[in-house]
Parts: sequence; structure tokens; C-alpha cells
Amino acid sequence: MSYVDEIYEQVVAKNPAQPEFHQAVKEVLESLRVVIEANEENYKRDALLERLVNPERQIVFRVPWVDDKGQVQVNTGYRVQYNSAIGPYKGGIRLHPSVNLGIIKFLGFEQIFKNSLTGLPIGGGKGGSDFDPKGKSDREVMAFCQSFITELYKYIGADTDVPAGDIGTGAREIGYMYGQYKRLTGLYEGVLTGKGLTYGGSLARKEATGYGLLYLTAEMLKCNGQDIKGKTVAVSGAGNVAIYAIQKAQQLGAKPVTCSDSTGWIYDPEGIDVELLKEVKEVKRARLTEYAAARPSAQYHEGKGVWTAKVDIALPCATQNELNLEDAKTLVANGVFAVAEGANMPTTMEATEYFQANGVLFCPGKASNAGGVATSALEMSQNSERLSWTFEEVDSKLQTIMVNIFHNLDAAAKKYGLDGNYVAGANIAGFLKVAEAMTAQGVV
Ligand code: NDP
Ligand code: 2IT
Repeated sequence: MSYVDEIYEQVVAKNPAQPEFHQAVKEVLESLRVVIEANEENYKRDALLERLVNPERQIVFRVPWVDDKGQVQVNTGYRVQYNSAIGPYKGGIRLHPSVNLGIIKFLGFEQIFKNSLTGLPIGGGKGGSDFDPKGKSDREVMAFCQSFITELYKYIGADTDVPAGDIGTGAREIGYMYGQYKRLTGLYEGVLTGKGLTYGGSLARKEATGYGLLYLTAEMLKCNGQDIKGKTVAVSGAGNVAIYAIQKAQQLGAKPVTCSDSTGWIYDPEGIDVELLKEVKEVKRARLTEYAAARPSAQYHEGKGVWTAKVDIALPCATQNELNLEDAKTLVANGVFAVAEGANMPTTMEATEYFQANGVLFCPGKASNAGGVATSALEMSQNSERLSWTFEEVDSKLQTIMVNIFHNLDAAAKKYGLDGNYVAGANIAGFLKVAEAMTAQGVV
């Protein structure tokens, strides 16, 4: 059995009931097959793949907090410190009822390669909890965040592990977590990113993932003889990534016509009104029905269906496995020619293969959504030098990073005879830097 197959079998056997983790490992290892086979003896002797798929450290803890009725609630907290070969662990905190160890491991594993692709010195990590901020009062969210950090503070720090936002964790949650970390440690340091602008946050971090997704998409189109201007776009999600993807798509002259949340989706043939969407989601924390109620051109549909809209480009920006084979067939039949992932692993493997087999340009999330974590690393730089850069400065660095990521993965794909396979290109380019650093640092 080849080394790659052996390791995948081990991962499945040693990590039962973690399908998302198996899926993420499978996708990466399949892409790396050509690289591993060319150097199999050395990688095998060094157990490089065993070390890559096993997190350096996994922290699981109890998070007790008191709700507004005086009832004690108990959630489970996670932080997976996956790989620190190229820098301190870096990755978001997901707060969603679906969170379990397997989901955090899939996200942490992806983060290793994503962070490597940014070209910045950040290792891979991820955390979260099955806590649901939806429908909770600000006081309840604060109580949860304080309890979460009261345990986690022992393991994080500006030079060891720097968490940030993800699903369910935005500026409010980061603020409460930062305050509690400072109180417990007495340190005013860049231990979290996505902070508010009054206490060490970076301009453009809020916009970075969505903007970066569009910078990379525009570059991918340009390099394939296409222009993003005038194209119609389907975006899923209505959170941090989706909102700023929609905004930048409009600024680049494209027309996003959809968005979605966990209850339904909007088709707005006039183009999404991004200011209204921000008001509904960022200020009121309300459902998309409120968007539809305020916008005569919008049609609201209950449930799933965002991928049935006829568009040129699809940008899945909600959650994992939200775009399956059936959706891919519908999109292709409707003429989609490019897909770039804003979320982490939103496209199933079968759907990805279908896009690739049908000539659709397809960019995986670990490359196309890397603008968020890249700008987090820029926030870390600003915190270290105790200075703040202008919006334009950060945004221009973000653009350069996204364009470079595309060219690096394109070059890696070409080098290994996989021209146009951006999934393979991203995995290979991300892996090679980490593997070289791991090898240089010996058996640790
Ligand atoms: P938010 O919490 O801001 O928004 C998430 C959006 O996706 C909401 O509209 C939410 O709907 C929807 N959603 C979440 N889970 C589900 C689900 N199970 N089924 C249907 N809809 C769902 O999160 P972000 O925008 O920050 O994150 C979106 C994706 O992007 C995630 O995959 C995340 O890992 C990834 N990402 C985020 C980055 C960041 O900087 N924030 C960076 C890189 C990647 P509802 O509100 O109804 O739940
Ligand atoms: O998935 C991701 O890259 C994020 N949620 C952002 C992580 C970060 O550290 O900014």
C-alpha cells in the first residue's frame, strides 16, 4: 500500500465518527500523492505525514456559564493547536451548535495549508464551542466568552496561539474574550485578531475575507482570459464573509444576486442591496425575511436552493458541504464558469470533481478565503510594532497577497503536470513550505 493510502487509513481508524476531518485529510493527501511519491522514502523515514495529520495538541474543556434565568449552562470548548512549524498557531473560533472535535480538526488541518499559502509566519490552529450565540442576550454571550477564556487563556498568547473570529464569533465575542484575557493575565497584547479598532484591531480585517475572495477570483478570471466585470454572481451565506464578498463584487463591477442564511435564501435580480443586508445582519441580527420585507425586488425562498439561480460565478460563503453534486450539476447546466470558496470546504468532493471535469475554474477555500487570516497576521504585525496602518495600506497588502497566492498555486499545479487544477496547486504549494520547515526542525 502506498504511504498516502496507509496514512489515510490510519486517520479513519484512529479518528472514528469524524467525517469532515476524514474528508479534509483525503482531499489534501490525494493532491499530495505526486509530491509524496517523488520523495516517499525520506518522508516515510521521518514519519512526516503521521506528524502532519496528528495535531501537536488538542485541548477540550468544560465551559459553564449562567443564563438570564439564573440557570447554569454547560458547553464544551475546543482548541486544536495543529502545527507550529512556520509560526504560532493561528485560526478562528467557531461558535455553533454543530461544533464537535472532528469539525475543529478539519478546520485546523485546512488552516495549516491556508496559513502557509499566505506567505506569512503563521502556524495552523482552530477552536470553538457548541455554544449558539443566536438568540442569546449580550450578557449571556459575555458570560459564555468570559468562561471560555478563563480556561483557554492558559494556552494562548501573542507568540504562541492567536485565535480570531469564525462562524458565530464576530467583533462582540472577540471584545468580551479580549477583555477577559487582559484581566486574567494583565497583558495588553495581540492575543486575538479581529479586535475592535479602539483596542488594537486592524482596519480592513472585517472586510478582508470577502474582499480577498474577490481579489483572488478576479485574478483567476484574468489569467483565464475573462473579466469579472458584468458577471452575475451567486453568494451563499449572509455573515461576515458573504457581506464583504458581495460588497467587493459590486465594486469590481459584478452583480451578486443571491445570499442565504440557515432558514432561507434571497434572489434579488436588481443586485443585493449590501447596506440593507448589513443593517439586517450586523445591526439587527435578524433573518433574511426582513431583507425581503424592505426590498421590493427581492424574492425570499424558504430552505435551501441558492444554487438554482442562473449565474456566471458561484461563491459559497456559509459553511462546509453546502454545495453538493446535485447543486454542481444545476450550476453547470445554468452556465456557471467559475467557483471560488469563501467558506471552509463548502463544496463536497464529488461536486468539486464535477466542476473540474466540466471545465469550471475552481479555487479551494484554503486559497481563496485566506485573505481573512492573512489580514489577521497583518493585525499581529501592527500590534507588535504598536502602530496602526491605514485602510489603504492594509487593503493594498491584502490585494498583493491574494494575487501572489493565485500565482503560487497556479505555478505549483503546472510544475506537477496538473495545469488548471487549483485544488492540487493549493495543497502542494501550502504543503511544501510546511514540510520543509518540519524537516529542518527535526523530530518534534
Ligand atoms: P458568520 O457567522 O458571520 O456567517 C455565517 C453565515 O453562514 C450565516 O449567514 C449563517 O446563517 C450561515 N450558516 C452557518 N452555518 C450554517 C449552516 N449549518 N447551514 C446553513 N447556513 C449556515 O460566519 P463567517 O461569515 O465568518 O464564516 C462563513 C464561512 O467562512 C465559514 O466556513 C468560515 O469558516 C469561513 N471563513 C471565515 C473567515 C472569517 O474571517 N470570518 C475567514 C475564512 C473562512 P445563520 O446566521 O442563519 O446561521
Ligand atoms: O478560517 C479562517 O481562516 C478564519 N476563520 C480566520 C482565522 C484568523 O485567524 O483570522
